[in-house]
Amino acid sequence: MFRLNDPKLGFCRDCLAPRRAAASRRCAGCGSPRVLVHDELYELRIAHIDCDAFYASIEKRDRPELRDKPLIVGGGKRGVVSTACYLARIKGVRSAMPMFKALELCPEAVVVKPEMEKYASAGRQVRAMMQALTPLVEPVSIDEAFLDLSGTERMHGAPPAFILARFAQDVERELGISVSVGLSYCKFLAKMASDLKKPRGFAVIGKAEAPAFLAEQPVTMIWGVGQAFAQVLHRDGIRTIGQLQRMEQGDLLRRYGSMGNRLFRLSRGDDTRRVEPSNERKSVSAETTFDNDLATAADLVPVLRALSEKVSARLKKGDTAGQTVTLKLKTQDFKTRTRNQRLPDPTRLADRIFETGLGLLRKETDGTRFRLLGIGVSDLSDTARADPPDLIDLRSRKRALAETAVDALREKYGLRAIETGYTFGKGTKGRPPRAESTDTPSMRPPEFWDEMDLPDA
Ligand code: TTP
Ligand code: MG
Ligand code: MG
Repeated sequence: MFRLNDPKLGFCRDCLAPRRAAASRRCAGCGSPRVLVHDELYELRIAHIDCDAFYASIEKRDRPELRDKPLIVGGGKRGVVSTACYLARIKGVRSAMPMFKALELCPEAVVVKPEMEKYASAGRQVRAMMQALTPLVEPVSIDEAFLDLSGTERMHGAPPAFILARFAQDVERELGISVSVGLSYCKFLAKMASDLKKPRGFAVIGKAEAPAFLAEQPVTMIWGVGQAFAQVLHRDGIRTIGQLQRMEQGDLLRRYGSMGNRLFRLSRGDDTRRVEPSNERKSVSAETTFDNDLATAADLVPVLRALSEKVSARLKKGDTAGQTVTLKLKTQDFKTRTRNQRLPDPTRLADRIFETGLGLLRKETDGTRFRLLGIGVSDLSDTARADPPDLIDLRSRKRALAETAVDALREKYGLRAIETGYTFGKGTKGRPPRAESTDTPSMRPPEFWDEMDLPDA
């Protein structure tokens, strides 16, 4: 057990023994350079954990002959890098880079095609191990999550920092891959920290150093500041978070509306978002990554229709309904757009989901090329209040009845027995429309909505 009142006493991330920071910075017991000491080490409780070179690490684990070789996972029809191991990254290979360019930079690399099921299963194993540390685990994507370790000290008999270091060791031993940990007092900084010392990293950002740390960072590090918004800021001469720190709240609000508020708060390290565990289902969604980027409504609408039907089928199966429809798009350059609309009543009908999604999609088809389309519903409830018979809107009532009839037929004869006008005969280009094809290789494992909305103060 640790003497928690002594912040000068850290521990060795390899032998886990308590250690003071020695002048040599090496552990006096095992010689490891990985000694962790920080003034706030035992006060911080919010962590972000992200697996290192996730797909590539899994491939190396399963094929030890690849261990010391530069490895690129990717290819397939899109011809881009999914990820590269750290050896290949030294040569400049990065995620989303065209494969030909990656091979120019690193001709000696071994290229492996992604095997999503394997990665999804490893992702679930990591998550299960996280959930053994705290119930407050909020998954962000297949290989990362936030953890709130508040109140777990008594159970673990050690403070969060120590538990996290032991967790990293456990993952290496049990799953054969490595993770990096960011520890801080809020999600924003924990997420930044996990990226600072990759791979096998453990970075701590305390309250005292947060403003100075942030001051050095580019504005693009702020959640919600994508390329487009960064350009607006750049035009105004703002490049670093430090510049934002020196601006008045009123000025930021006037210039950038509600986003100004977010800039003001996050630039100062003021992030009050809670870690939201997702063990209860909060949304039902379906999404697909295209083999080729799509831009036109003609190409995107059939995909939207098929995905809406898939979501609807899942809602019906789970006997739930949702009141907010969310459209998700990922642009060619990996920027995510999510658009929501709240309905007057919860629904589980494909038609309503589709039509709401369509309204949202119309506003986004402006020539932008998209690599991913998703549709989902949230605000889930049971079906008691869902799709109330609407005496005025006879048309929609008829359609609801028709959909129920179609569902019954599908149930009996299989999902593809009935095709709607939207999906019929489509599905060569953007492909996904097969409702049962969730796990085809062109699709990623079901990801979590990567929406990170910051409540305005
Ligand atoms: P990341 O966590 O972003 O990257 P990583 O785990 O490969 O490397 P790092 O050590 O920097 O965290 O993404 C997790 C997985 O998601 C990654 O292994 C492959 C996949 N992915 C893609 O397929 N395309 C992409 O553009 C990115 C960024 C990730
Ligand atoms: Mg990762
Ligand atoms: Mg990640």
